[in-house]
Amino acid sequence: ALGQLRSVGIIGAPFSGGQPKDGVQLGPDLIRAAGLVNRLKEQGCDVKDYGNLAFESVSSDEPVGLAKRPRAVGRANQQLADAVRRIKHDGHTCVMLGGDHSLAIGSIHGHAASGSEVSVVWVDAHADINTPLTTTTGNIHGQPMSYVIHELHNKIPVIPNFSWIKPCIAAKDIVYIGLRDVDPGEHYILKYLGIKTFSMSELDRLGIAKVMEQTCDHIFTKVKKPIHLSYDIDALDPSVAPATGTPVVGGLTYREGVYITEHICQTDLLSAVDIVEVNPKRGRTEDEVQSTVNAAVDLVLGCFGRVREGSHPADYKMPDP
Ligand code: EXY
Ligand code: MN
Ligand code: MN
Ligand code: MN
Repeated sequence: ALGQLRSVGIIGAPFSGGQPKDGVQLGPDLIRAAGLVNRLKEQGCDVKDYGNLAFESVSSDEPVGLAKRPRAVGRANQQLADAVRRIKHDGHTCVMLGGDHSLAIGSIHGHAASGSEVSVVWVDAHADINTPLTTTTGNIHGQPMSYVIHELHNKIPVIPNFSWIKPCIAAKDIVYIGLRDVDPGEHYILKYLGIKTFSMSELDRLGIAKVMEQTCDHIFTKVKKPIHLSYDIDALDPSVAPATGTPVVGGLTYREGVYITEHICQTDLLSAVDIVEVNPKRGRTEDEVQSTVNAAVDLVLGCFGRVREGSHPADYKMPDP
């Protein structure tokens, strides 16, 4: 894994408007403060940190239908989409540090706009596929997938600052892993579109190794498209990653969570990664915050060649006595 140099472009998106809880905008700087850039370099990556996006506040942002803060979400995602497109154009694998999961709209859109079609591996306790009409909370972080899937285009109403979004993902090019809190409308959509899902029940039955084999079998039929890995930290069990806005019991172990990144890394098709929903203000202790942030860092490291067996540089010199 240390042999091939991987080129990583990091973009921070300190945005929280897709949900109501303060703190998730602190994610990017916290993940950096845990040493992300240096640790990527130590494992042989070429890293460029593009810094954080600056989001202007939107003064009047009344709900449209049920969707809350639509103008801010639409605008922030447009900025993010431009940044991701630039990072992909510069030749990097893009790492987007959130922020809440509404940011997947811009991240996926910018990724898809940079070249060929992409496939999406969505690791999350939640499906985040509500439309603005099926949502019961109005929070757009529970909706991002609905805006980018071709097959849902005619179910999406007109929303201010969303008109730039063009659907760019096919339902057959999506795999979900870790689901355990899915709304009725979302469950209907997943079944209706025939989207491949590995809920925690399937993971219990198959084990993580078979889940990842079948994930790759599914997205690699016909052409091998670049992979967009959208990783919500709440996919992990709250005992591992408690500092997040919508924790759900019964999640991935640390080992299962890292295994997903190791397996995706080995495909050599990883093209963009989102790490979202780390919220230090939701940790009850400093240990809870650190455990969550460390897990986030380890997931990124796993995406870029870190293996648990250890590794050594190709030119390692054995010391002679
Ligand atoms: N399904 C619920 C909703 O639509 O509000 C909960 C969504 C939580 C989304 C978190 C980020 O993954
Ligand atoms: Mn570079
Ligand atoms: Mn999510
Ligand atoms: Mn989630």
